[in-house]
Amino acid sequence: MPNTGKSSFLRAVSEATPKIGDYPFTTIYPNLGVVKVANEDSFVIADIPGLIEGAANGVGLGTEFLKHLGRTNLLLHLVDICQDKEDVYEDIKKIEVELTRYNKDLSCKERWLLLNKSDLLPNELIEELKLYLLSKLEDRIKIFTISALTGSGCQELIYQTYNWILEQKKK
Ligand SMILES: Nc1nc2c(ncn2[C@@H]2O[C@H](COP(=O)(O)OP(=O)(O)OP(=O)(O)O)[C@@H](O)[C@H]2O)c(=O)[nH]1
Ligand SMILES: [Mg+2]
Repeated sequence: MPNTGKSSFLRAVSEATPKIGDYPFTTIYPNLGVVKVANEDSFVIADIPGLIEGAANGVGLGTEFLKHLGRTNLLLHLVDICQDKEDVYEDIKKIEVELTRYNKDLSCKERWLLLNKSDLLPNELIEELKLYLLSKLEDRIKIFTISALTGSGCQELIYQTYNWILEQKKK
């Protein structure tokens, strides 16, 4: 979704300096960043422009953006939590629908939900939202709470991502 903090997240975890804006569609081309982890290891993260309803049919250059997702190993799906919990859920479902419509393989890819903008919501409400989402989402998806603005939760997420990449390499 546009304006959820994807470029802010890329800035928080890498040395990339993508444009950030308080309006949708700030990013119109993917941005890449190198995330440095322990032992001088690193991995690449891509900030893909926001998708909207109808993306799989080309709305808002959707197919252009969706095609980049096919080249990734893990999808980090950023969600703006500063809205009613029903709307957060709807936003998540909208993206799931577009992924499935575009390509079944994409919808089967490992995807983690990043509840972003945690600095704007009290912890109790975030916990409530998490439980609500877990009860609504069938497949017990992995959920992280982060703030791309303050960096809260970002380092932990990066370690988990790195570990996941290492696990995949072993397979
Ligand atoms: N308070 C707060 N604001 C945030 C956070 N992350 C992003 N923002 C703000 O949200 C707005 C959108 O941020 P971007 O990083 O440009 O969002 P984006 O998802 O890349 O947006 P598009 O490129 O338009 O799809 C900006 O005003 C950011 O400062 C966060 O964790 N907390
Ligand atoms: Mg952006």
